[in-house]
Amino acid sequence: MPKIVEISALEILDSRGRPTVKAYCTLSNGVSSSASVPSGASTGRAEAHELRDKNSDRYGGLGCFQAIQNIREVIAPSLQGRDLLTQAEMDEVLLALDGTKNKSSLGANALLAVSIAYARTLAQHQKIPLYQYFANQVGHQVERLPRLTINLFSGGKHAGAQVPIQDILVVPLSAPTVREGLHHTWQVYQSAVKIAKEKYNMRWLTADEGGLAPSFSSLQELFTTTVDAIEKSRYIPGQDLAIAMDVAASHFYCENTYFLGSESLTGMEMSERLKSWVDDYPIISVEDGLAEEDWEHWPYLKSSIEGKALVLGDDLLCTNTERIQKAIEKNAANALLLKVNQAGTLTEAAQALKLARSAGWQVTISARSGETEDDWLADLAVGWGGDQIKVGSITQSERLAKYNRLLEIEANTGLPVKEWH
Ligand code: 2PG
Ligand code: MG
Repeated sequence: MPKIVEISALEILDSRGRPTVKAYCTLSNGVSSSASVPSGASTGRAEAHELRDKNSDRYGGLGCFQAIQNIREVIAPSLQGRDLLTQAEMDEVLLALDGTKNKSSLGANALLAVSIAYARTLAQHQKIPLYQYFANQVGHQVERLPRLTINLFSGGKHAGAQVPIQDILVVPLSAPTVREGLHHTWQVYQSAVKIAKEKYNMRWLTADEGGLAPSFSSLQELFTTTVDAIEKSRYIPGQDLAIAMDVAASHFYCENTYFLGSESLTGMEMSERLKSWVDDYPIISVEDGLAEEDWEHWPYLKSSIEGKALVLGDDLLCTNTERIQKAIEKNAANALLLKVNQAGTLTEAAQALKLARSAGWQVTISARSGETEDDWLADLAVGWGGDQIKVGSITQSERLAKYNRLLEIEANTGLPVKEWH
């Protein structure tokens, strides 16, 4: 039986050029692997704590030396020389070493990097693909691949807030495979590039996740342009490709008011507005339609749009079992956006997944706006049976690393993509 002989870490840079954490794990039989962690820009308040150095002389305070040091000097010494642990045991050790509820002592970025590096090392040791390791972790039988939800236009915190809504994504519904879904989306993306140039005189510049960010004069224009791009690619909106949106409403909400462009809306009015968009456009998923603390209006929003669109909680839930439980009890959502770095370890994120599933919810497994070239998210989305995967646009290598890994898994398994119900 091999032992854990080395845990180490390195500060690397993410897709925004900001520091992040990469961890390495080596076993006594020579098996060795690594993983790096992403970072959000539009973060929920209940997310696990991402430890930053706060030294303004380095990367404006965003350095990760302290998190790296925590891996090298606190985590590594307590793991090196130990027999192999299960994933749950490993994450338990990490949580005990940190000792806080929100991982503010060692940093969720330190914990998660080690948690995933260890998962990858064990998968390699067991000679199984990483998605199978993740599937075994949660007892999931892998029979289908997740549906793609691909970023087309961005606003909000991902694109300098030229429109308040953060992300408009397309969902290639009629494509039975990842390969075809990517191609359909590429065609729509090219149509959108053309429209952005002709109508908005926009050079081909992209937002944080690779989407386009023309200066739409209204939100209505954002939706009609999306529909236009689908039609210009000779696809039927709502049938071939539908729309998913991340409103990220927490970020334009203050004192019970939604500041939607030039308008100030109450929670009720915002819910009505979302309902009218779902009625008017082929929208099948609404993420964070309301603010993370506006618990009062979420049940109303849910009852207004369910059946037509998913009521998906990101900032609302923060991949946190307590918040998911509250949302189940309040009947506030019916889908979880799962981001493992909101939780801090794989085991806690798996508990969030289980809880959401127990309530009959759908799950979208999501990347962050700040990503690295690491591709473990694709394996996670497949292994944990995600209904959707959300990775960003089909530009930029940190996004394509995940799509390319999905293509590889598809080629190796021949599994079909989940159908939309
Ligand atoms: C989101 C994510 C991904 P961020 O809000 O869903 O798009 O963004 O990583 O900035 O939180
Ligand atoms: Mg979101």
